[in-house]
Amino acid sequence: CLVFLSIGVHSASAAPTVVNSTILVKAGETFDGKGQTYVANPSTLGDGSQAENQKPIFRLENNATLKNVYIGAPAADGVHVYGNATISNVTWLDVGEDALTLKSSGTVNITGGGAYKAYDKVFQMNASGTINIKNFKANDIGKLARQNGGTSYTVVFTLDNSDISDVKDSIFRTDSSSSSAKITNTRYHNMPTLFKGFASGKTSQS
Ligand code: ADA
Ligand code: CA
Ligand code: CA
Ligand code: CA
Repeated sequence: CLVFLSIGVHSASAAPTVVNSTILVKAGETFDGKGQTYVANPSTLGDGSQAENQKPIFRLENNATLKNVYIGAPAADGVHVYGNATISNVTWLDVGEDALTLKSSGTVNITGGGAYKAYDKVFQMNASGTINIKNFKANDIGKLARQNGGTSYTVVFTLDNSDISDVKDSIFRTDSSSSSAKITNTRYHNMPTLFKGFASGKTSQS
């Protein structure tokens, strides 16, 4: 008779880590999830619905890095970024209220990973800055990135070498005449339009 033992450290599909209070990644530091899946405790962070004012699972201070993380459901308000950040191989399996918010000005470089099942927005820009999205996949989303509605500061959006599909609204949306967006080398299908709200000459696609 053979007995198979399941030993946690060798498990290919560990149970998600339930996050009860926001994980802080301090200025200049790196949080490496090593492929682990994180979910919100819905009673402390939020249920991942479209209700505003949910808390993030991760809060990144200036120049922090978040990498090799899966965010499962419920995802609450995802990731909040204060200043510059590097987001590498982070996959939102089922985006909550939104996936990532820029809360104070900076440049966010998102490379690899993906975002799925976003009822509305994936990336939310609530401060001026730049969001560079590269080698990314998104499917079943409302918008890939949105500058906070009614704001006039400048956001630079770029998307490169990515695969975006089943979009309800647009890839990039702004209400600011000074914001700009550039899409390069990207496959997209099933979406009404790439850009919404940009002034003429402020978008390009190649
Ligand atoms: C909506 C809302 C904003 C802000 C934003 C967010 O756009 O109108 O006030 O809460 O969502 O950051 O999720
Ligand atoms: Ca919102
Ligand atoms: Ca969702
Ligand atoms: Ca939000």
